[in-house]
Amino acid sequence: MLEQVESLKKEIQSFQPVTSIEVESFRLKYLSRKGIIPLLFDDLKTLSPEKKKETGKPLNELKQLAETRLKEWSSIGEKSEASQTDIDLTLPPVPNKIGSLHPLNLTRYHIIEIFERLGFNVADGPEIEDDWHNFSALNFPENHPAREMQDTFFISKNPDMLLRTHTSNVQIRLMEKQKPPIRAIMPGRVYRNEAISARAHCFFHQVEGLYVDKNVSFADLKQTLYHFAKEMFGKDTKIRLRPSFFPFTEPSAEIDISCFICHGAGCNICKHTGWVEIAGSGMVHPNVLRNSGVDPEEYTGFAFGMGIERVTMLRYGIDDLRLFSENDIRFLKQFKPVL
Ligand code: 2NM
Repeated sequence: MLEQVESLKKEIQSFQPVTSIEVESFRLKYLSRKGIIPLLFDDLKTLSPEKKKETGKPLNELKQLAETRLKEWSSIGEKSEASQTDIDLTLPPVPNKIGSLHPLNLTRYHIIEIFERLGFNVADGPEIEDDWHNFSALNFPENHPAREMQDTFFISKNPDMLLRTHTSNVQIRLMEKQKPPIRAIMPGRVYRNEAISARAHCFFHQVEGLYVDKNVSFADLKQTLYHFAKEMFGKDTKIRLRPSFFPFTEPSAEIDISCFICHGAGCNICKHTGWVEIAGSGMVHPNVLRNSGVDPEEYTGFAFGMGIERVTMLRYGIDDLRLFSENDIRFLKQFKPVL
């Protein structure tokens, strides 16, 4: 046994590990519970007392030698792991998992880009709003159905407060604090008390726009939205205006674009009419200007509003509103990655 200890000592002294794997196999071979040295200690117990005395000391020294050497190698593999053989540099890299932009954000960014180039600023305001900024200032009569509980979420502690039903509240706040000229768009989330289905949700997103200055006319409205339609849906896009009604605009018009899917031939998107509704618009009602501290004798303005979900569904052929808020990764990852 003494000879064995002697030869192991030489073996251990001459061992020169290069990688952390070699260090670990050294530990397993000599020092682990089933390693050579612990097994020799087991053998030691079976020897006669004299032999025990003779072998015990060198064996202890051998164990200490092995432990000291192991400690010396503790940093092996830390510094230059990549250059060691325990990493296969020929393996293909694990691809980075990159998130993608939400389709509603892609549409919002594109809308903002188009209007910024026309000199519109981006404004925002509170989603929890008082009755004045959401309804009264916008010329909603006291008995308007939108003011009913079935249509609007009111804050139960304070019935004067509600979740805004459109982003027009921001336009009122903007006119209150800023003298015309005002040229701004307001993207944001709005809330309506509706049952959730493929076509309706209790919250959705809007972009509204406002342009107030001296001599702003309906022709400005029409050209601005025509320009937007061409930028958003392609340069051959035509627009059509249909008379409409909103409490906050007079006159009011619904804006349709020529169907960019079938170009008038007839398809499901345009329900075989060749036209797709895209926005509401109108000249800001004099009452609304007056309510916000703008003199309607001096200034006029146009405003418009469109649903970001609606534009996004048209752009990408999405047929169910609920997809936007379910956060199903299989849906989301189909859109442009964040780079
Ligand atoms: C729309 C349609 C038409 C609108 C009007 C105003 C304000 F505050 F200036 F009166 N803000 N937004 C407006 C006009 C919104 O959304 C379909």
